[in-house]
Amino acid sequence: MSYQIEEQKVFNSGHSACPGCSEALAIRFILNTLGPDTIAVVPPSCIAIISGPQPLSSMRIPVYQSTLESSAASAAGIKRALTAQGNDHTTVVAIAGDGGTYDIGFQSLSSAAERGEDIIYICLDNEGYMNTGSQKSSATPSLAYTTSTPAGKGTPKKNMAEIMAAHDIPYLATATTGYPEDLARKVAKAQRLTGGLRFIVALVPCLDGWGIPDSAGPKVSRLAVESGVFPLYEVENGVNYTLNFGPKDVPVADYTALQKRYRHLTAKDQEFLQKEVDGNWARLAKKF
Ligand SMILES: Cc1ncc(C[n+]2csc(CCOP(=O)(O)OP(=O)(O)O)c2C)c(N)n1
Ligand code: SF4
Ligand SMILES: [Mg+2]
Repeated sequence: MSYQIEEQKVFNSGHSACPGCSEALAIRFILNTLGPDTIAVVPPSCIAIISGPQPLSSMRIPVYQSTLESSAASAAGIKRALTAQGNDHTTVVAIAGDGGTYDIGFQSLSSAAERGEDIIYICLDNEGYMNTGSQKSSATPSLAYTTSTPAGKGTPKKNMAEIMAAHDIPYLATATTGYPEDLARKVAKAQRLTGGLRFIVALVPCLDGWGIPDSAGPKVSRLAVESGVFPLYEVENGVNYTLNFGPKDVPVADYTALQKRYRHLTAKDQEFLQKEVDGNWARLAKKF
């Protein structure tokens, strides 16, 4: 199903993202989909830099900058306060990075999911702590260079989508900026659904951290899907899986070749990564 993104002028140009940043692109798609009756919670991250320091903001909606640990709890508190005031129309969304989701904010996210808080939580996953100089997070994939894994990361990426599926939340989806209509449709669906926390993890290539040209974000994002590195799917109530875009027989080497964070890979490393991706896909494919 195609989905139109309408420009609602809730995200201003002139913000401070690196030109070509996919995280900024994702924010634009997300806010234009959610619309002006939205409150955002943003923890420390490039997202917070893009959003801007008080009293300036590129987001033309109320934004609360939380601590890195507490974005889900902050969003839940804001939603509960709105409900206590009789406001049942304003959407509350937490938009956090992978460091703020997979690692530092995880306990707050997990407990908000378990409590069934009526919020949307969107993780913009650029696979590292990019705002502080590209350190590794538990979202960094195997063998990728970061400034804290100079020889390549020795452990695989944490499977956040499956961890959230195990919380039996009403809705979770994977998305990426190379498929904007799919991303927007999933944000709209998360806004429509109720009955608990709705979670989206969106892969957003980072120019600096991944070592890609300014114009390459969407292409790299599409290759992540086509190579099976990051399949796009949805899960309702922890059990109903739907595949949106899966692998298209593109070798993982075509995806890694565009990124300087993988330039140290040997042929044996490439083989290892291909096997890892194939194994992950075989495990996931059984669920559709
Ligand atoms: C508890 C805590 N530890 C460390 C920091 C420093 N810090 C600020 S932003 C940031 C990086 C966050 O990375 P991520 O969530 O992946 O967002 P990105 O910058 O990649 O968009 C870190 C480590 C902090 N603010 N709070
Ligand atoms: S460092 Fe990466 S995520 Fe941060 S603004 Fe630049 S391109 Fe975007
Ligand atoms: Mg990050």
